[in-house]
Amino acid sequence: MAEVDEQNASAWKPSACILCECNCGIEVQLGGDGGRRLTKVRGDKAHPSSEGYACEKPSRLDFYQNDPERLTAPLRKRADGSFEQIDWETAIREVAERLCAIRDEHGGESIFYYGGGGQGNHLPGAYSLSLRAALGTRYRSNALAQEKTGEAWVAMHVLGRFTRSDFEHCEVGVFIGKNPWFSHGIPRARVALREISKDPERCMIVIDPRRTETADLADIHLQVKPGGDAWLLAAMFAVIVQEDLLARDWLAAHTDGLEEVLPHFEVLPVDDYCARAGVPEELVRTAARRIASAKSAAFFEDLGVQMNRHSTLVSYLHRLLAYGTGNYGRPGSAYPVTSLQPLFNPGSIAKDHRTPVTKSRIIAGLTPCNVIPDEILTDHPKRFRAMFVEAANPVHSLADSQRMREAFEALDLVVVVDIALSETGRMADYVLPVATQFEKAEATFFNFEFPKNYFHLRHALMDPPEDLFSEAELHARLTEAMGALPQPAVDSLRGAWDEGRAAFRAKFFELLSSDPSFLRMAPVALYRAIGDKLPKGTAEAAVLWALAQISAQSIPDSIRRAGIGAADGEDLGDALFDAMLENDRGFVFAIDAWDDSSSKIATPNGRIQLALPELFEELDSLPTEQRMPVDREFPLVLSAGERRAFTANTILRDPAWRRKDASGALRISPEDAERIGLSEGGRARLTTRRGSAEVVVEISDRMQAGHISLPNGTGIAHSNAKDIGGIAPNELTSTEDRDPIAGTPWHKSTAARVEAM
Ligand SMILES: Nc1nc2c(c(=O)[nH]1)N[C@H]1C(S)=C(S)[C@@H](COP(=O)(O)OP(=O)(O)OC[C@H]3O[C@@H](n4cnc5c(=O)[nH]c(N)nc54)[C@H](O)[C@@H]3O)O[C@H]1N2
Ligand SMILES: Nc1nc2c(c(=O)[nH]1)N[C@H]1C(S)=C(S)[C@@H](COP(=O)(O)OP(=O)(O)OC[C@H]3O[C@@H](n4cnc5c(=O)[nH]c(N)nc54)[C@H](O)[C@@H]3O)O[C@H]1N2
Ligand code: SF4
Ligand SMILES: [Mo]
Repeated sequence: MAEVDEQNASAWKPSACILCECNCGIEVQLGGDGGRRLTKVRGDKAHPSSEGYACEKPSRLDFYQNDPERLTAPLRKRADGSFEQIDWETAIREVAERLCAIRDEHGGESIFYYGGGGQGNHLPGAYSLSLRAALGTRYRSNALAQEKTGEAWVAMHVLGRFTRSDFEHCEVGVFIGKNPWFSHGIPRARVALREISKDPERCMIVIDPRRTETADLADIHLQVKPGGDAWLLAAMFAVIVQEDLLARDWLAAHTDGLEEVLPHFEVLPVDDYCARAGVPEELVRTAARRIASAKSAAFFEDLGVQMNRHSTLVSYLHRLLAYGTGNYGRPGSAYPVTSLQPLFNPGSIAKDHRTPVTKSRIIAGLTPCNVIPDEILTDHPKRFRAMFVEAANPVHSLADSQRMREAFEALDLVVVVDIALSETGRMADYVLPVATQFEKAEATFFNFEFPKNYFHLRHALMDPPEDLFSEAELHARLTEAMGALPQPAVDSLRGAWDEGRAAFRAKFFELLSSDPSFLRMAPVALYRAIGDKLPKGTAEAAVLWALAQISAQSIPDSIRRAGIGAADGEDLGDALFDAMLENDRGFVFAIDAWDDSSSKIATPNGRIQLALPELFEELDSLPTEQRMPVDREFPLVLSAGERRAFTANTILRDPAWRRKDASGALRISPEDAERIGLSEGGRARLTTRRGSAEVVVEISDRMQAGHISLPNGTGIAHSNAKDIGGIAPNELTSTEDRDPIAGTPWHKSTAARVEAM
């Protein structure tokens, strides 16, 4: 018996890495006390997308699972600001009562929901739908509204949906403010990068002010001045227009609006724009010509431009470059993503939905993160009065932590659901601890591949410690305590499940047709009805049953092509749900065809809309604008939040996990270091308009003069944090530095100064 247990303990168990959106399949060996330690981790060869690939980070996942500061009981704040532990019954009752009291007095729209998932866990967001329905909330946000909403807004206008690009087959790969060597974001990133790099027929173009590790592999590195991308990309598209390199036939067949766009580029002074961007004109022309002459080009824009000046305009210019050269819908170019659960809801663009106080544009249902404090710190009757935060750390991750703390303090109630006492948790009235991502079933909807797309439901590797449970259970208990969970519906579904799937489906759709609002209570109702009837370690998959049914209706052909639901008379939704449960190493849930791409353009007339007049004014104002406003007091450009080998947002809190760069050093060019009088490993004072911090200096010839850079996810409170464990970057950023359209932050170009100490 003991032998069997030992064998079992050392067996490799499948799971996924939770540290970036790739969610590479991993295999884990459990050991230590009670088999609760992740003693060995390796890439899972059987994972259909990552195929055994893993970077250096997941070997450190035990720092996540076994952080000594993990929370084990609910916390309630005392009047003096300290926390006391309370039992679950009290916690659920008080949180439910206080949320309902705010709803009844000020309306559900005064309760703001933030988060719902991070890099590895999107099921809490799915279950929160029921809690939000019970409370009647209207406003919510998450990290996407501080990076991707500008791009989403452009994508929805131009193509009606979000696209990604095929870097596996592209002839030319273009990375704009993206360093996949460290940040990944495409499957098996380092393999894919090396393949482009070593093939003389292919070409990699990197647009980044730093000579990144990705730039080392590039054929063309456009080493733009920080914040200069709008001028650079406008110049690149102008070269294509002026040198007559447009894909004219393809444009005529698939797009509208070219004639509205062209006048903005026909006489654009390419030389002047290149000078402003700080890139040699000949190199810009070479890059533009290379893209235009390629059979296919893939583009990836990320935080270097999305958290920067003119970010929405840059997202648009990126599309003009891609589509202007015909790079949509053919292998190696951009493709429409078939999602189980789209990250961005296309319908939301059509309505001009605004926030209650600042009237900021809500894109894809998400309130811009930078305006959240302004929606709270006011006496406006429609201000947010309470916040429910789940699986996110906005006090650390959003612009201007000081102001964020002030806003949290002004709220009547803050509830935080987390595994640890985060910076946000410290501001809460109640902190509700949950099972880790290895103690429950989890999954993400970061499924972006094409033509085969993947989904991976990870099973729990172990039970949670006594007294802890998942968000699914938490939302069920909260909605029950509010009297919002329809118990008769749950009972009837439970009974129907035992009769078989056909009876269950019939019951579910009967409930739905007699009360359409049941759909929003369905997540917790399904969890209560069937969670404990699903295979061990998959209870949280219950909500996926509904998602599988919806997908079977919205993307049946894609699912069938993946070989799901082939058996006679089998219900496609149930077949998909079973495939989710059975394939604990991930599986192909959809197969699409490049040839169908044009039919998937989701604009009203089914054609790509090249003209986006709302951006023309900003585009045309570039000639008279300063790249960075001159400021003698703050002469340097700080990129606050660079991805490095050992950074992972704030998912891992114990700084001991970082094998390198323990101090989260400020990177600075040799020229600037010499001028200021800084030495390698020495201390310096870094100051922005918003704050000041002591930093450790790393002199790096990868940095250009005038540009300095701090990592993201550092400066976390932890008992293992000694001396300088890095700076929390948002102590230095401000909420006003934001994009005029999407409200996304300008973290990558924060005006700063550095002084020797
Ligand atoms: N190791 C690690 N990987 C991660 C994460 C992590 O925390 N750590 N986080 C994940 C998440 S949440 C995300 S969103 C992605 C983000 O992935 P990336 O966007 O690739 O990450 P960053 O390093 O923040 O920024 C990318 C590049 O932008 C450059 N940059 C700075 N200023 C400018 C500029 O003005 N113009 C241009 N063109 N570039 C500029 C920086 O030099 C940097 O190399 O990474 C994911 N992967
Ligand atoms: N200045 C600056 N700021 C940035 C960035 C930058 O580059 N510069 N990058 C931004 C980007 S791109 C992103 S995506 C955000 C990320 O910022 P956030 O979206 O706030 O996410 P994380 O930092 O990953 O915080 C995740 C939280 O979830 C908790 N957690 C872990 N597992 C579980 C679980 O199973 N359940 C629950 N309930 N909680 C869990 C962790 O303890 C942690 O507190 O940061 C952003 N902030
Ligand atoms: S690429 Fe991302 S998901 Fe894959 S192992 Fe590295 S951090 Fe984890
Ligand atoms: Mo992100």
